[in-house]
Amino acid sequence: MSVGTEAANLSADWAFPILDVFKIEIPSWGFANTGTRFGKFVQAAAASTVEEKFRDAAEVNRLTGSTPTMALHVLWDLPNGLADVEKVRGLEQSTSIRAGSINPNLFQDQEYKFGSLCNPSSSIRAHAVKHMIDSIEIAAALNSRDISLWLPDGSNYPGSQSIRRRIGFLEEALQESHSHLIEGQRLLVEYKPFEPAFYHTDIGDWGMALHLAKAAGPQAKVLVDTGHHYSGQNIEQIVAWLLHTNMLGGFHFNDRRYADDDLTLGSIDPYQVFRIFHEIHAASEEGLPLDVAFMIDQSHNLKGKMEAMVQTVVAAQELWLKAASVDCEELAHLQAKCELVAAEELFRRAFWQDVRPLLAEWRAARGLPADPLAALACGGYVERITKERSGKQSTGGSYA
Ligand code: LRH
Ligand code: MN
Repeated sequence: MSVGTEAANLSADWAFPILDVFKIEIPSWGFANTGTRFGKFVQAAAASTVEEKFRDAAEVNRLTGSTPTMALHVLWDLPNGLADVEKVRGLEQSTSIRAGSINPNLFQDQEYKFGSLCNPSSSIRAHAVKHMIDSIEIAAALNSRDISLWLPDGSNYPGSQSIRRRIGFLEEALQESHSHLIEGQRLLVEYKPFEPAFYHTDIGDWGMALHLAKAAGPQAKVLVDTGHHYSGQNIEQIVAWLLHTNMLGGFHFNDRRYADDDLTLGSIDPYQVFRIFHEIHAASEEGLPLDVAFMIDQSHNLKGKMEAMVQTVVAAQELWLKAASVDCEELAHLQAKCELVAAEELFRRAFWQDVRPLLAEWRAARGLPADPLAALACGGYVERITKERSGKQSTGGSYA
């Protein structure tokens, strides 16, 4: 939305409609005890059941107004598959939080040691494809649109696997999975350059994911996890390419200093998120067809889970509004005339302005606490769940 001279024009009439439609999905696993390969620091308030995760998500949405859906990981949240759908439906009713993207788990089973959809063994690939189809059916039963696929598949030593043969296995498996999608569903293909594999990863970058999504079928798109890039990579350029090719399906937002650190959004490089959000706003201003799911994918190993999640949503709201205030028309004009400094200054000014007072005004107008994090701190929710859940936490395992 063109606003001319930014700050002065950041009116409620301009900001409120933008904030009213801004939605970001939270990950169920963000509320659970998670760790690293060096261990897990257990938090008494952490959620360990899908009920508790839905309740925590409802509290985040009550405080922020921007998180009506929660992403689910199949084996973590629906361990009995389709048999757990009714329970999840009941939780949707009782918490007004809807099940969001459905994430298959193709990284826990022992038999996936040498891969899941890319495994040289056809029977193991068939088992993995079965889990994909189960995940698609669960999504259909929950009216969830997106099946969000991440694969750890890869190898650790040169010569130990055929990179090219595994591409064939993957194309086949994704085409088979795509053929089970119902109308309106999407298969989001997430790429990651390394970890847990440290020599090659089968879906290692955006180009591979784009090819595989196109080869799978028209309902497949690419998912950009901001933590899944080499440190020198220009993520907003990748986003521009995926927008240009109409292959951008969604994001997993988090932040990082080094690798896939899964830190809270905007905690290390808020300007990175601002630059990504700008690409989305600019594309929408130019009328590009946009259907981009915003999701958070973080593991809160040290911060309180609720605090970290509320902090993340607030940071996302702030950066989305800042980016929306860039006068794209004026910027395009300056870019066309190569007025580099004027263009950069217009861009930077939008990033540096303080939108928090306007956000507080919007929250007050929508019956939300002006400062969600402060409201969480004094609302007693964390104390309540700490009491209810203490003693239930296990130290075993590193994830969820
Ligand atoms: C892999 C990943 C993927 C999820 C997992 C929780 O690193 O980003 O999106 O399945 O984190
Ligand atoms: Mn992710």
